[in-house]
Amino acid sequence: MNAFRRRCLTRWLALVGLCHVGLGVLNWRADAGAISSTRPNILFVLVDDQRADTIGALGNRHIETPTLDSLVERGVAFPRAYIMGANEGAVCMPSRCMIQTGRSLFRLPASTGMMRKGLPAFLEAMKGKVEGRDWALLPRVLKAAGYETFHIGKRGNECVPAIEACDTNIERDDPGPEARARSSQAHADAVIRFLRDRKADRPFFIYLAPPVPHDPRVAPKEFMDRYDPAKIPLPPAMRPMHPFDNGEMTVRDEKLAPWPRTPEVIRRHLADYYAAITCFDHHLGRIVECLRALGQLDNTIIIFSSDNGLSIGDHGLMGKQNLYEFGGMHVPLVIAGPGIRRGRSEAFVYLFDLFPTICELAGVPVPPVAEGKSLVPALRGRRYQGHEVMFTAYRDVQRSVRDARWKLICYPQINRTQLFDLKNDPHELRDLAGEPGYAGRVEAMMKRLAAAQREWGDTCPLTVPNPKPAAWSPPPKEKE
Ligand SMILES: [Ca+2]
Repeated sequence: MNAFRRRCLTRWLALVGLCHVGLGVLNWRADAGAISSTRPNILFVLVDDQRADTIGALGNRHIETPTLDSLVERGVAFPRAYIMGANEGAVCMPSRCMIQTGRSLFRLPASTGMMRKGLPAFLEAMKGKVEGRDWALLPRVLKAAGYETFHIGKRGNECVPAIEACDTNIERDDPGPEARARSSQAHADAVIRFLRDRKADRPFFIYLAPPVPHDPRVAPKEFMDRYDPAKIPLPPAMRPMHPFDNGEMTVRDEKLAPWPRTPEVIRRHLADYYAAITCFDHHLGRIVECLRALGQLDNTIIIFSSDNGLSIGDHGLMGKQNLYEFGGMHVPLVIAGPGIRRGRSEAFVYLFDLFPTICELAGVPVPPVAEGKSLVPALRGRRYQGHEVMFTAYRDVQRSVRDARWKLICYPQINRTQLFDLKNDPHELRDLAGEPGYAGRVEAMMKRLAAAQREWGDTCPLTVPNPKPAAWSPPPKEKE
């Protein structure tokens, strides 16, 4: 090889080397970009006691929810989202534990009493693996994947180990009417402060869990003034009394209004409830604007839901300790953000499906212990079936199963069954169980209920040998 050729070869090798270095840098940059684009920010908003039918854009013409409406416009709404149920009157507690652990009701990793104790007790109790797997808590999984985790909300009736596992955990207790009225604003202020002050060198997971619109339902005057009780129509299923003893007639929520329930009282409750929802919606809007101003909105997935529903007069009930469609277990669910199409999914989903959903959106492997079905196909506009039927449970006193048309509710302690045709009777006004021609349908639905119990590990009998009397009358008025 002559000197000229050797020089050319050397230059060529040097050039190739440089290219490799250059490409290497480019590759590294592309990888870094890919990491940030596959790990979006996540804002998970879980409100307290908000019914499924309280979003303007989803059909409620009497409530103002402009921020939630814009999420519905941008994202996917799930009008058939539920929690599986509760084994105690404080429905929030098992609901939040199912979300944070990805476990169904009868397979929660510990008694809810233990989940109240906090992270160290949880970790200690969880040392024994179950089914050969480690238990998981959503913030711990995301934190391990590089997320900065932030919680603000209540501590009472919350999955305490999960909130304690967050990098920042702000537990608020807003006692008294004035602090209560400012609660939504205070929660939003803290989130906005966090967003503005953080270094933004890693994605964030915010768990925003304000104690609204849970009672006492108060909001600043400007929001209360927007709802005139006299103009709020009575819900179609509003009744003065529940027709029989459902096994939980005098729990605290039921005592929020006297018996018999009157139109005036229910309208007042609804006005306060709507005002609290509109107030929080306003402050959620401030958080969305902050994300936009920081240039983060396009890389933030927003999930909005509620830990349970509420009755507010439907069927003569006030609380969430029942299985009617607009009672305790049916919740709103909207998800919007990058890569999420606009639309609606009629699939049956449980809120513990959010665990694998959030993992998949974050590009994090789903811990095998999580039971839910990721909603991501529905979010991407792909075919998604969800759960075949929706099974819900409340203590050992109520069980229910529904499909796209039929719903059966069973009250084992009084051997009573209700059957509703939800397609023609969405508010469950006409119980078909005792009507001629429906015995076969009741029997078929009872079989589906028993099958769902087997699938989810529920051993509650559906009938008892010595049923209690079904008749019920309200307790005497307590002396003031
Ligand atoms: Ca709740």
